[in-house]
Amino acid sequence: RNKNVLLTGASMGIGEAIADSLAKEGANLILVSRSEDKLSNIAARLSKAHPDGRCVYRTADVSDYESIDKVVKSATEEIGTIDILINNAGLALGAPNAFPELSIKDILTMNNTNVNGLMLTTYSVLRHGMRKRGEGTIFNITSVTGLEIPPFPGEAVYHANKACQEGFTNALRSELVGTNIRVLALRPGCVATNFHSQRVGHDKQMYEEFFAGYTPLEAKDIADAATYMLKQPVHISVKAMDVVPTAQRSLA
Ligand code: NJP
Repeated sequence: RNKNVLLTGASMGIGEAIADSLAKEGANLILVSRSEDKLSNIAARLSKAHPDGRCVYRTADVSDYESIDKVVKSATEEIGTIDILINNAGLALGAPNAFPELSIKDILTMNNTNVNGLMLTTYSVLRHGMRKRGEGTIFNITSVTGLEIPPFPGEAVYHANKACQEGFTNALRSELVGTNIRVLALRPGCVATNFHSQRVGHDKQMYEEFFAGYTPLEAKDIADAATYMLKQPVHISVKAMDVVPTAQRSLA
């Protein structure tokens, strides 16, 4: 309640569901993504439904340090030091093309968003008050693909990005030992969001094969797990959680 939460990738999917859930808990939200229209609609809806917490939005591309640092600075001035950073912005591009058929543009966009975006946003939030205060939460939406899943065709870069996010999460947690800054990871399996249509483009067959034989999670399922982890008292770290569809073939 009344925690200041900066949430990236808040314009749809898992991010929007986390915004819904945390608004219900009375958080003050700063919603961030590149899509002004979507963010403005979500912020208006949440401000009306939950007037006890504040909800503002800022547009930024997380891979652009100047843009994200400006957002963190202005949000901190307006609302106060960030208590919780949720690094959720992310994307996969180019499937089912195998690695050498991917475009350089797609490779760089994935690396810049998934890896640099997460690190740069974290850097900015730590420097704008959280590190000095020695208390807060860095919450990373990583993926089960970062740990255990062999890459699907065209997913080598995305999977490597997620493995990198996992490595960074663990290393940062070690660096911050001795403070009350928690560094947590939530690893989703397959969740029914726009992510997949973007990932496989118009390859209907791959899309159908990927979803065959199991029911994917809803974004709300991930938001419920995130809310559970975040609601623990700050001296308790639920360090990581895997939330996957029970019957997802690729996770067997
Ligand atoms: O995806 P989607 P999800 N700067 O496409 C934003 C991980 N995950 O909710 O900028 C700032 O509905 C984009 O906003 P916009 C996945 O890797 C998912 O499923 O307005 N924001 C939108 O709000 C990712 O880390 C599954 O276009 C940027 C959001 O990111 C997270 O879950 C499985 C941005 C993406 O919304 C959320 O994905 C898994 C940028 N440069 C992990 N680029 C799954 N869905 O199955 C994108 O294991 N965004």
